[in-house]
Amino acid sequence: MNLGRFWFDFRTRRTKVPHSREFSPSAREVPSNGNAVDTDACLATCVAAACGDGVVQVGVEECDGGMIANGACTDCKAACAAGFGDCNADLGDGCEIDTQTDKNNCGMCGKVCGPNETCGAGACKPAITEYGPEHMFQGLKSNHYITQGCCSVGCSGNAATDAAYFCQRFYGANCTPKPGYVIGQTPFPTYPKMHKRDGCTSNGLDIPNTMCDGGPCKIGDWSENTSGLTNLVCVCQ
Ligand SMILES: [Ca+2]
Ligand SMILES: [Ca+2]
Repeated sequence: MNLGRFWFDFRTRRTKVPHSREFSPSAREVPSNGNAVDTDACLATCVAAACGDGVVQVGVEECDGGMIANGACTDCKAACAAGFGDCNADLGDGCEIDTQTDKNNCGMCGKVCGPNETCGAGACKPAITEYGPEHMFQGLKSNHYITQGCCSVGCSGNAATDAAYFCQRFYGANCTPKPGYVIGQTPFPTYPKMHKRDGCTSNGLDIPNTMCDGGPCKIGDWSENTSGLTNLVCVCQ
């Protein structure tokens, strides 16, 4: 005779509690209050925590369903999409950092680029710097790069080729000229002028840490009016 939670045994004429396995209600029969606290009305054992129950089991699951911004929750493990990071260890705002461009988390959380660097494609690199149109070398300021005759590259007088040569040789291989340079004359004979060394003149001072034709590039204020590029701006990155 089944009286619900108790059994009446006719042979012993006594009421007994059924075997604990038979008595234990299944998880489906007991409502959960959605937490894992043993001390409230619903013991943690009322419902076995599981991946898929929509509740994040602390210390076991990173997530359980739901959306993760710039990421995904799979098998209760969180993963950020490529190029993003959960750098504040808070999935509430998902993978909040674009590690491709964030200079404090460049390529990965916590990787800080230097003060003169930017973050691009997940790597730190020197910040873009512009030089010109006034160029200062050896204490002389000039806005004139001689390109007349064989002071031009290959003696060809091609402004674009000359401008590219100037930026690479005076500032570095990662430097390119900005559009806007024009051919002009020195404003007066002793105006400082720059040149690629050799080809047209040996006048002027060597510029340290530069390499033009056969040696350092040069700048000088000897007395001569020349033709060359002005308004020359180099963009370096
Ligand atoms: Ca869960
Ligand atoms: Ca986050």
